[in-house]
Amino acid sequence: MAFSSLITLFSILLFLMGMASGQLSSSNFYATSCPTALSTIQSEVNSAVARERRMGASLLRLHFHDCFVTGCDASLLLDDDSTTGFTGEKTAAPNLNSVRGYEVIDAIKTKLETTECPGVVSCADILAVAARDAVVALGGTSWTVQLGRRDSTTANFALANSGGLPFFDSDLSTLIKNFTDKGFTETEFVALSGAHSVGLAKCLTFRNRIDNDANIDSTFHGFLKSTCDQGGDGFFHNLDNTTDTTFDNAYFTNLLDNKGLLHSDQELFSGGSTDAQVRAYSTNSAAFFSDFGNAMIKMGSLDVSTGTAGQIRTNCRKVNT
Ligand code: HEM
Ligand SMILES: *[C@@H]1O[C@H](CO)[C@@H](O)[C@H](O)[C@H]1NC(C)=O
Ligand SMILES: CC(=O)N[C@H]1CO[C@H](CO)[C@@H](O)[C@@H]1O
Repeated sequence: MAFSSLITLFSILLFLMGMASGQLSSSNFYATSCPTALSTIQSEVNSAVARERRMGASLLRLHFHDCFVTGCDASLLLDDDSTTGFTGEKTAAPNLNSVRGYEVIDAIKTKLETTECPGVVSCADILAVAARDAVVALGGTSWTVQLGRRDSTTANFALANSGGLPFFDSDLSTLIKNFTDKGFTETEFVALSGAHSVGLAKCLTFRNRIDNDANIDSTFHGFLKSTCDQGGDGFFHNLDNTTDTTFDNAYFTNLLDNKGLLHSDQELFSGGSTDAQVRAYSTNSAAFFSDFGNAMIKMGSLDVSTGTAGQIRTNCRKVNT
């Protein structure tokens, strides 16, 4: 047999194995079934970010909160349904009054369903592509999004509510464990944390840091304390105190200055095993960008369903009936 036929046979075998184990397909997945899918998602994300830069951060977080609870299956997008008694993940503690951007995903889905290719592009793939396009729109790095995710037919409130998503007051060892439990390396955990280069957090989430942490810059501390004492738990501050609407490595520089916003942020530079990597990223944005992109590809493949598993939802908020 010719060497090239062997290669072909081997590729087919790998492909079949991949299908069985829920392996994603290439970024060309919709090339014939919905050639405009990627450009439609990108232009909708660009307009949303042009209207409000924070939306870029919100879209990135949507994908993270989807993937960490039962995998990247758009389970996060399902609404509660009082008639059937169905409870989704949106009202779980880490998501309620916090996760946002659902309407942007709806707008993308509606456009694809009504004018381009009904029933073809999954909500889970839209989330993955939108997260990448959001980072690019905010001046960050790009990566190739693998496609072929299928949407879930259920959600897991209990998991989203406790244990599925990392907690802002956790210490370094817990955070590392939370990420290594999901198959990430410590290096990938630090890279992914750089997502806090953009977006906002409520005082509620860094109140304990204000009240109890010693490793906080004193001016920054005074500023946060007066801001939150006046504004209350629901008041916001930028996760990145330097360049909050640009995706860059300033998040890591802030940590060197004890200006991490969340307790969990500053834990990355608090005398532990991740200090060296934080220092390295603070002076080497290319290394951060490259590691971040690769870690996002890995995050985007967490527990995916492919092939004929699950479904392609028509409306991202509801299971098809
Ligand atoms: C390391 C563990 C993490 C913890 C404890 C954590 C916790 C938080 C908290 C408490 C907020 C603010 C929520 C609010 O006040 O409403 C937040 C915001 C955010 N998180 Fe994380 N997060 C973590 C990792 C990540 C990862 C891995 C990503 C993405 C890859 C991410 C992306 C974001 C973004 C972009 C925002 C801002 C969202 C917005 O402004 O709408 N986070 N995170
Ligand atoms: C993080 O680790 C702690 C301690 O092991 C655990 O209680 C919590 O459920 C974990 N959370 C996640 C998101 O894995
Ligand atoms: C962009 C931003 O959030 N800047 C704040 C950083 O923190 C100082 C206090 O240390 C504030 O004065 C800035 O407004």
